Amino acid sequence: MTKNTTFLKDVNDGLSQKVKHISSKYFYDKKGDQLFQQIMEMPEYYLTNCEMEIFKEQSEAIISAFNINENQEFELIELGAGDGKKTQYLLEKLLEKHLKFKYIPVDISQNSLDVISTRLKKIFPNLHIEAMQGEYFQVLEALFQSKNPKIILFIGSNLGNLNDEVAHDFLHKLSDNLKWGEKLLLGLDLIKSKNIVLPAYNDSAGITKAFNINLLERINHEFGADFNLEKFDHFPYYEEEEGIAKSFLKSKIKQSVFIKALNKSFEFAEGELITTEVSRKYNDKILNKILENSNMEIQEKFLDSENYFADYILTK
Ligand code: AVJ
Repeated sequence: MTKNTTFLKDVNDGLSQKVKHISSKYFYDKKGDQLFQQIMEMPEYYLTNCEMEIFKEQSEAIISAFNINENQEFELIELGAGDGKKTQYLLEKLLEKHLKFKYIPVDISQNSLDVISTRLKKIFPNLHIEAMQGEYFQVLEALFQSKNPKIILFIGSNLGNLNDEVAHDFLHKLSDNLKWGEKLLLGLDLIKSKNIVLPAYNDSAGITKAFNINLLERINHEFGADFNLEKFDHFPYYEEEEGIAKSFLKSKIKQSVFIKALNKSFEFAEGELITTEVSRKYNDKILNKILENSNMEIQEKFLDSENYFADYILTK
């Protein structure tokens, strides 16, 4: 199945459920990529700044924790590479130390990979970079064929978009493919109060709203749907006890939407929600629970000065 037909099938399945949902992985078309870049610039979206600070201030210590054998070439594989601005600090230090490595950014968006490759080649002419487009595990399967030791980067709280069961399966599967001593650097947003988390998903400039609504615009473009973008609202939700930020699209009125590619209409009640994103916030306890019996454990944890965000080194 091509990418586009998977998307169409997921839209059909998700909108046919009693509780409607569409996966957040479909946010990232070209416009979605741009809107996410803008979200990261919003003052309310603390995640990026916090993790940026960790990489800026603690890259040296992170590299020590990697326990790299200087004589052995390794592969630094980044899942969901984004714009690479955080990783840049790490790459700079690794190159300074003349360590032998290949940097392999992996992303579903070819557009993101093109941007990051161009940027990094310009900044670091000596960097050995080899971008790979695709879904994480498809690409990883190919990458795990090579014998070189691996360090996996999965930062930016991207794991948070997976529900706990999927996150569990993801980390266990990843661990199964790592050799003893190999590391995963996992960047996670931490559980904290609603007055900090909720605004991060509801910025006052309305960028997050546009990002959420763009999903409907994308369905209109790609599948000839007639979603009236004015008739849906961005609806963010977070409770500290649960620790999961959620985004919904809320139908402002009772309405029917036709999707040409499916030759099918979908009914929305007034106030009905489509779940479009979950962003799980973590603490050591939740992470350890997910890691139980995975053969991977927390080796070290790097925090920003506010203790909002953590980059964990997990070791097999
Ligand atoms: C890219 C998954 C980390 O969940 O915080 C930002 C995406 N969604 N604002 C997140 C996002 C709404 C982001 N991640």
